[in-house]
Order: sequence, then C-alpha cells, then structure tokens
Amino acid sequence: MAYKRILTIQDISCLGQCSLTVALPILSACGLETCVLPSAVLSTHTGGFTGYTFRDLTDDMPEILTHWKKEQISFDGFYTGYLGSTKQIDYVKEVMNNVGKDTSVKIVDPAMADGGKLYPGFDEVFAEAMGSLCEEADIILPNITEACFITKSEYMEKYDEDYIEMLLEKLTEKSDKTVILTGVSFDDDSTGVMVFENKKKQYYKHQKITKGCHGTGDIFASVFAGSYMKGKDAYASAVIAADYVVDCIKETIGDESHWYGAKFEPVLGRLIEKLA
Ligand code: PXL
Repeated sequence: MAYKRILTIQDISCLGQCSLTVALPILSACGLETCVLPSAVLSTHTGGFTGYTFRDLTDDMPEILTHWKKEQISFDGFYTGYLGSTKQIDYVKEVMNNVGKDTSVKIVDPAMADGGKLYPGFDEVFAEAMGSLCEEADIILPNITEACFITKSEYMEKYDEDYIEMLLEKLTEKSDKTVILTGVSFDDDSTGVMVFENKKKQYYKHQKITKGCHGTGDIFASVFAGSYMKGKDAYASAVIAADYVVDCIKETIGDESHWYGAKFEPVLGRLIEKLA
C-alpha cells in the first residue's frame, strides 16, 4: 500500500477533544502522513464553554498555499472540518484545486450544526457557503441537521426512510458525490449511518448509548477519512468509524467531569489493529 499524504483543514481547539486535536492523532494512527492547515486557534471549542478565545488564521491561508505551490507539494487527500468564515471556505477551495492530484480525494465534514441548530457564530450565509464546498467534494459527512441547512429542508426530530431519502436526493442533486449521513435513527434504542453511493443506500445500525457526546462527529469523520484513504470502501469505513465512536462513548460515559469530549485515546490501539 502506497504511503499516502492527507491534508486536514480545521481549527485547533486547544482543549476540547475535537477538530485537529482529534484528527491529527487519529489520521496518524491510521498510518497516513498527516499535514494540517489550522483555520483558527480557540482556547476551547464553542459547545458549552463561555468566554473562549478565537484567533482567526484566515490571512495565513493564501501565504501557506503560495509556499506549498512553490515547493510543488501535493496531497493524496483532503479532509475538512470546522471552518471559521465564508472567506476561509473560498481559500479551502483554492487549496484543494491547487495542491491536489487528479486522483486526490476530497472529504468534507460540514461541521457547523447539530440538534437542529447551527453552532454559535454561524448563520445561513455561512451554511450556504459550506453547501457550496460540499458541491466540490467527493464525499460529504453531514449529520441530519447539517443536511437540512445545506438543502434548506425542514429539520425533523422523528422521521421515516422517505425523509432520509429526500435529504440524500437533494444532497446529490447538483453534483454526484458519496454521502455518509450520520445520526440516522429510526427507533429509540439504535442509531446508525446511511451510506449513499451511486444512488444506492446502505444502512449500518448500531447501539445508541447516550443522547450524544461532544466531538464524536469529528472522531467519526477522522476515522472515516483515515480508513478510506487506507483503501477501505465507503461502507466499510463508515462501519469502522461508527464502531470506534461507540467504543469512545463507552470509555467516556459515567465520568460527569468529562462532558466536553469523548475519551478516544484509550481505544486508539483497537483502531490501529483494525487497519493494520
Ligand atoms: O466538533 C466540532 C467543533 C469543532 N471546532 C469548534 C467547535 C466545534 C463544535 O462545537 O466549537 C471550535
């Protein structure tokens, strides 16, 4: 298997077990050369902390790209997560179009919303820009809330397969792409991932442990990206990622003091074994 180089573009939340502090160790553990383009530095993530700092790194992006182009650097894959502004989304498109190869895979996690709401600091304009980044991707990994913002659909807490089908069709209306829709739950005890590829749906149902744990979307996307870049197909990668998230949540539940993230480190060994 060729040694592959992936570029992940998202923020550094110094504390909070999300974005780059999750993506970097997980992608490295998957056996990929992992390069980073930090979009911003925050003291913590924005989900539950107050008074966090936010240093926007947008202006560094074009300079970094210019240097990489001069050095003729290229990446086998791109994986984007939380981005700080619409201007940043434009730069991300430029990066993908300038330091990729014909075969480079573009994986976009439109990390911007959950539970029917956008994360703090985001608005409809940002959601629309994120939707346009999704149009340039080969694979997108939205949750249901993000899928609704991207497609301008009504968010529903309870739904059936027709509703999910409608979201998948709308997400692939303008450009053909693989959709990994997360948090798809048809009953109270289980949740799952719907993989939509070449108009074919495959559902992976798994245990629902709690209502949710912060940062699990980033863990899922990082494992998915790592596994896919290592040569597993989209469905197999989604299964590995979903099982890993369940392992992480099991490590974390019961520790009230650890409300801000999932303990993914103790189970990294299992992931490495799976992908070895
Ligand atoms: O987990 C997604 C995420 C990433 N980065 C920052 C966040 C969040 C979600 O709240 O606030 C800064």
